[in-house]
Amino acid sequence: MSIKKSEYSRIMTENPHKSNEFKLVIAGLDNAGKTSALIALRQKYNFYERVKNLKPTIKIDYSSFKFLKTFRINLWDMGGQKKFRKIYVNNPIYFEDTDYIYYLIDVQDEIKFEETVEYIHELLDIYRALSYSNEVIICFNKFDPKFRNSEEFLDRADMIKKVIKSQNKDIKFVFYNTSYYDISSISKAFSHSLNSLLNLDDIDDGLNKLVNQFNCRYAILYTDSGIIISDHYIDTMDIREFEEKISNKISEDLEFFQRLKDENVDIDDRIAFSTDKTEYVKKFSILSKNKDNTFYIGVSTTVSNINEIKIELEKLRNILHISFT
Ligand SMILES: Nc1nc2c(ncn2[C@@H]2O[C@H](COP(=O)(O)OP(=O)(O)OP(=O)(O)O)[C@@H](O)[C@H]2O)c(=O)[nH]1
Ligand SMILES: [Mg+2]
Repeated sequence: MSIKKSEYSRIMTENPHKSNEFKLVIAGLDNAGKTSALIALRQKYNFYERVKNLKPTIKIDYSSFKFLKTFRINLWDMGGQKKFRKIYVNNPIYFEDTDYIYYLIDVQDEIKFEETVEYIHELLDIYRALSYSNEVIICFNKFDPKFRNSEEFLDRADMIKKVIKSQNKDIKFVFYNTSYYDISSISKAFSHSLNSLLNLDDIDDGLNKLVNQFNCRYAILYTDSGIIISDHYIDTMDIREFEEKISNKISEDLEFFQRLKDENVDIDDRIAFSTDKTEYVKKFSILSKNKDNTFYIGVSTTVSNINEIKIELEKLRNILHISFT
């Protein structure tokens, strides 16, 4: 997923805002879980990469993905070993034109708390000098599901939060507890920036409400190329489960609709029943800037909810219209 040199220099020189390009920086100490989080996210966005035997990132890993024909998101995964941190801190140019900075803290590694607070302060000084004005997104990472209610972990996170906030009153922060073992915690944190950059807050809210109101196992908005725009789940799910239950279902549905299209059959939804759940997917065509964008919303719920869900999905169609035109 690394980018070629030519691509790299293009990213470095182009003005991101003119071209609908966005830059997300992911920083934190070595071993904080930055590359793992990005792999989880990549899987979600379907630029597929197997979880490999992870090695520490050498300097910076650049990756990039296209989003609906118009946008490009560039991810800068800043290898966190001390020797690399020194290089970035002495060359603030790395951080120029950042749209959002994510800072990951390994909440399990108590020994490094002082060091991580020191590093974030160095980065915040740089961002101050660059007049960065968006929120700084801090993830207490490796906050695995088994620690979710652990007072010890919650206290730790709270303590660091207080230290950072009290010493940087001029900066807006948002905090997330994230873990590789709960893919939705990572996607929630990353949606924070994507929703605001891509104007997706309303549709994201709509899906979230759907999940809560109808107790859906999932509600997912995705595109023709399988890119997930927004997703909400009632339970936690790790990458393997996500692959089994969600990725496969999305591929299957996309294939189904492609076959219909090839055969000129005019059907825009699909329903599948099994003993304990009903899966429903609806296709939407939205004309935006003279381009026809196709979206899908898939939900999993109980059969008794389906009629009401269909009505709610029609409302979401309007929101999609507004968001993308
Ligand atoms: N328990 C737990 N372990 C994790 C989580 N995320 C990553 N890890 C593990 O933490 C180790 C380091 O992960 P990386 O993603 O390589 O860390 P990094 O921040 O990219 O490290 P550098 O590239 O050196 O800066 C790996 O062994 C991962 O399996 C998590 O959410 N929970
Ligand atoms: Mg790494």
